[in-house]
Formats: sequence, structure tokens, C-alpha cells
Amino acid sequence: MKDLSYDTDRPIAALATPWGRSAIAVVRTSGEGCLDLLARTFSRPAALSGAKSHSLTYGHMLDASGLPIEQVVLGVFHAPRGYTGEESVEIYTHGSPSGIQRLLSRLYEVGFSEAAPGEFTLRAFLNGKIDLTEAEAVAEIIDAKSSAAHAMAMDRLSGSLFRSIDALKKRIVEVLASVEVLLDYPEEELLDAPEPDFAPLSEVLHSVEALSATFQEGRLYREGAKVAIAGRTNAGKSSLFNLFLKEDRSIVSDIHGTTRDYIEAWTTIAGIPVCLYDTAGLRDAGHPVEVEGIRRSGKVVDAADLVLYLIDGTTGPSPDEFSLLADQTSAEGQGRYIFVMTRSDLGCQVWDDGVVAVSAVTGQGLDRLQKKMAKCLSAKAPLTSGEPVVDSLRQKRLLDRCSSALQAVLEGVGSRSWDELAMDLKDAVDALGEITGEVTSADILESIFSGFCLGK
Ligand SMILES: Nc1nc2c(ncn2[C@@H]2O[C@H](COP(=O)(O)OP(=O)(O)OP(=O)(O)O)[C@@H](O)[C@H]2O)c(=O)[nH]1
Ligand SMILES: [Mg+2]
Repeated sequence: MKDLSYDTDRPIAALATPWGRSAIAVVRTSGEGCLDLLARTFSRPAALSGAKSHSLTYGHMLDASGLPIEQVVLGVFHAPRGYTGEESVEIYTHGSPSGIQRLLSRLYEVGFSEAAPGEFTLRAFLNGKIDLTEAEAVAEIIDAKSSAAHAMAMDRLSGSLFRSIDALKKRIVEVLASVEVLLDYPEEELLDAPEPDFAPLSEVLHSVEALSATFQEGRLYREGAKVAIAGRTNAGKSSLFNLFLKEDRSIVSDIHGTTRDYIEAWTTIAGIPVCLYDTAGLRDAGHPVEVEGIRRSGKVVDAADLVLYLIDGTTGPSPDEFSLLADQTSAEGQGRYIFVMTRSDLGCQVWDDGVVAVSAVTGQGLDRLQKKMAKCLSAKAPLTSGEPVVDSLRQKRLLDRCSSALQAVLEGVGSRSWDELAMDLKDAVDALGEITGEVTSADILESIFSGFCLGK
């Protein structure tokens, strides 16, 4: 989105569904005059021009010589109703890539401009249909990797984050107003002026900090956690990997060194999106390709949020593995490793409560392992059920700016001038206003909306 000061009356069009063959595709159009433009290339112009808001009109889109391009149903939305708050029409057609291509070309021919990514949502924001936290939630809903992430974004779309922030902002504005009154007082009467009450700010500060702390949790649900399965060759890593995914994804064999490179796949553990990595088994490899595979796998393990370290339960840990276990289960290990004894169906010894016995053949122990993983992952990002969660770094930074400003005010009461205190209070209010989009610059809008997909 190069220029945000562009003319928002310019009618735009874009495919809102993914490219490719599908039963139905949706092309979205929006902007004043879009009904007229469409009527020029529609088989039933009068029906379309006379269509009520939120109604469907059936017909054909026509090419320049009046021949039908595609059979369509047009969903009409009059301003200020509909998603963007502008006059808009959704075109439902067959999901045939060549048909869609012809239809879009025709729309651009009759005067529609190609929409930039996120432009429909930007218009909804500019027309006051949604605030910025809701706009960001729309992008997150589309990207959501698990149902929990989806639920969080849906919650934000309903405006829960906006309401929390707005309530905090109003309390700061009240204090700011009482300080600003003093700025207008003539000097000689200042002593009679009412003293502002700063006490509510401590509570607001606490809430702002708590909201900022939810960022880690939001990040976990939005971006997911990296979980690596590591261990010596033949420990049963690929077997467990496949068991998690419920598919035969990674090659399993009794030959040592079967997996030579790492393999990744997405799954969900207790609602948390998890990127699971099967890695190359550890041993003194001779072949340079295997050595490289082990080196790359080592990097994956280092970067993982959680490592499932597998030990063949029928042979038990090697001396090296015993010391790894001792290191990683110590206080400094910080719970990044879970030790798993494999082949529990063949009978294996579990000598430590922290170790989980699993069988990839019977599935025994998988449930316990998943619970333990969920506990470890959510310990890194404690769950705050039902409360709004901040999951964009932009929002978190602004909350932190607000906290610093409030702290400066609370520490400065009594020693700093009313003017200085008012400035910090204003900064705190502005920071919150930037989160919801009341105070915002073109740069911020661009960085948010350019992350959207086309047609949204
Ligand atoms: N009985 C039994 N056999 C298992 C279990 N898990 C793995 N195996 C067998 O152990 C052998 C090695 O399993 P893999 O999953 O390929 O082991 P890996 O750790 O991925 O091995 P590399 O890729 O060589 O590092 C295979 O023959 C599996 O069928 C288990 O829980 N029980
Ligand atoms: Mg393997």
C-alpha cells in the first residue's frame, strides 16, 4: 500500500478466495459507484441497480462484446452497511481459474482498480466499522494455526481488547483533565485549586502491565511452539513423530541412521499450535551427508522451545545421556527437555518420575506425554482464560510506552511541574489511542494492512 492518502472512493476489486479450482470463488468489490460500474457489464443491469442492500441478484457477467463470461450471483451491500462501510458487491462465481481471470480483467477494464492487500479492511477501519485491534484480529483469524488461536482472535474481533484499553484510557484522561484544569488556573488562585487525585493511576498501571504480559501467551498461540524430537539413532523418533501426526510421514526402519535430515510438520497439543521436528539420530556418523544432517538437527534442537529426548527403553541411557538428563532436569535446565523412554510395549525401566514411558506401537503413554508437553509449553506462557490477550508486538510496545509514562507520572507527583505531568499523561493516552487506532499515522497503517492477504 504505497499511498494511504489515496482516494477511498476509487472502486476496487480483488479475488477474496484462494487462487485455484474450487466450487465457488468470491470476488469482492467496494467503493462508491461500484454498482453502476458492475451494471455496465452485467446481463441484468436494471435488476442490479434496483437491488436492495443484503440481497442476491442472479445473472451473467458480460465481456466487451456482450457475450457471457461467467454465471454469477451478486451480493449487494449499500453504504454504510456491509464489511467496508462503503457501497460494495460480492460476486459469487465458479471457482475456475481461467473464468476468474477473465472476470477480473473485465472488472479492471470497466474501471475498477486492483485492491492492495488489506485494502478492504483498511476501508472498514477508515469508515469507522472496526478499530485497529479488530483489524489486526482479522489478519490473525485468517492465519490462526489452532482453534485456540482462532478463538482468541475472534474474541478480539468482538472488540474485547478495544473495550479494555478504552476503559483504561478513560481513567487516565480523567486524571489528565484534572491536571489540565490547574494549568488554566491563574497563578494567584492556584492554592485554592482542587488537588488532582493520582491514586487511580497505580491501578491503571497495574492493568496495563498485566495486559502487556499476555503478549507471550498470544505469541505462543499465534506463532506456535517449536518442539524437536531428538535422541540416538533407532531410539524411535520417527515412530513417535508419525504417532503425533497420525500419519506415516517420516520413514521408520530398524536401520540406524534412517532419518538423515530434519522433517517438520504442524500439529496441535492442548490447543497450542506446535511445529514438530523429527531429527537425524545422534551417533558418530561416517558419511558426510549424515554428519551434516546431525549438525542441522543440532541447530533445530538448540532453537526449540521444547525438546523431547528419546531413549531406547530396552537398553536404557548411555553415560552421556545420563549426564544430559542430570543437567537438563536441574533447576537451570528450565524445563526445556522432556525425557521419553521408548518401546514401553517391550518393557522398559523408568527410574525417574520425570521420565515418560511411551510405545509408538500401542500408543501407550502418549496421553501422559502430551499433557506434560502442554504443561511445559504453557508454563512459558501462562494461560489467562477469557481475558483479552495482546499478540502483536506493536500493541505490546505501545502498552509498555504507556506504562513508562504512567510510572514517570507516579514518581514525579510532588516534584515535577503540572505541565510536565500533563505531558506524560498525554503520552500515556496517546500510546493507548495508537493501539486502537484513534491516534495513528500512515506508516502504522501501512505496516498493519500490508501484512494482509489480497481481497481482505
Ligand atoms: N516395539 C516397538 N518398536 C518400536 C517402537 N518405536 C520404534 N520402534 C521400532 O524401532 C525401529 C527404529 O524406529 P525409528 O522410529 O525409525 O527410529 P529413529 O529414532 O527415527 O531412528 P533414526 O532415524 O535412525 O535416528 C523401527 O524398527 C521401529 O519400528 C516402539 O514403541 N515399540
Ligand atoms: Mg528416524
